[in-house]
Amino acid sequence: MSEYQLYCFAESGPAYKVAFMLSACKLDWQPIAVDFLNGETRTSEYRTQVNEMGEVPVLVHRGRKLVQSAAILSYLAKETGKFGGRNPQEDYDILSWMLFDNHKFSSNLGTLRFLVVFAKTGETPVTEFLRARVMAALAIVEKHLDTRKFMIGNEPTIADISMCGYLFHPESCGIDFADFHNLERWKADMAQIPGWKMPYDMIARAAPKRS
Ligand SMILES: N[C@@H](CCC(=O)N[C@@H](CS)C(=O)NCC(=O)O)C(=O)O
Repeated sequence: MSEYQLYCFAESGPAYKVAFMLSACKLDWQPIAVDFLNGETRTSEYRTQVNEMGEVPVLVHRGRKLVQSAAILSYLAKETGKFGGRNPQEDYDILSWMLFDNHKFSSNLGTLRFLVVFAKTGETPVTEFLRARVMAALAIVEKHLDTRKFMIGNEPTIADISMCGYLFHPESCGIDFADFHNLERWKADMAQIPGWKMPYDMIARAAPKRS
């Protein structure tokens, strides 16, 4: 058995963040597939035995079940000494951007993507609202990257890895990234990190169920 086990599924942005970090840190890890699309995270078994919050990802390490991608990324940065802040100010900035990411960036993009791509709702007032929120968050990050190579300076940190959650998944939920030149440049830089792979190369997609 690998040193780290990751409860995950391929379509999940938060799971991709953790898989990216594990891979970039060259850690010995294996995926444990969760059947999210068929409701596994809502079962009482999952909530009692894996994660009471009913979410993916969960990272198992030394018998502990670690939850919340930002907390997991911080844990791995401490364990490995990689992709963390170099001083208390950088630690603070990393935490700020990971909270922004979880509240406004990955979360709104992930919910919009779920509705459009998987629930196939079409355009509704909810998707319009989320789309506007995503565009506003993208504009904030675009401006921040005007004067920096990465979110915290010249080196990638877990703040950058966190923000990659849904930016490399190939499905389109109708967001046009063409005007976000800094983001596109930053994404290309993130893809240069050894260990980076596209999401479905990082975590295999489950075979579709036969009905
Ligand atoms: N803030 C959490 C978000 C995790 C999350 O939303 N995971 C989704 C899958 S991508 C999930 O498990 N959702 C279950 C649910 O909302 O019922 C993190 O970053 O780990």
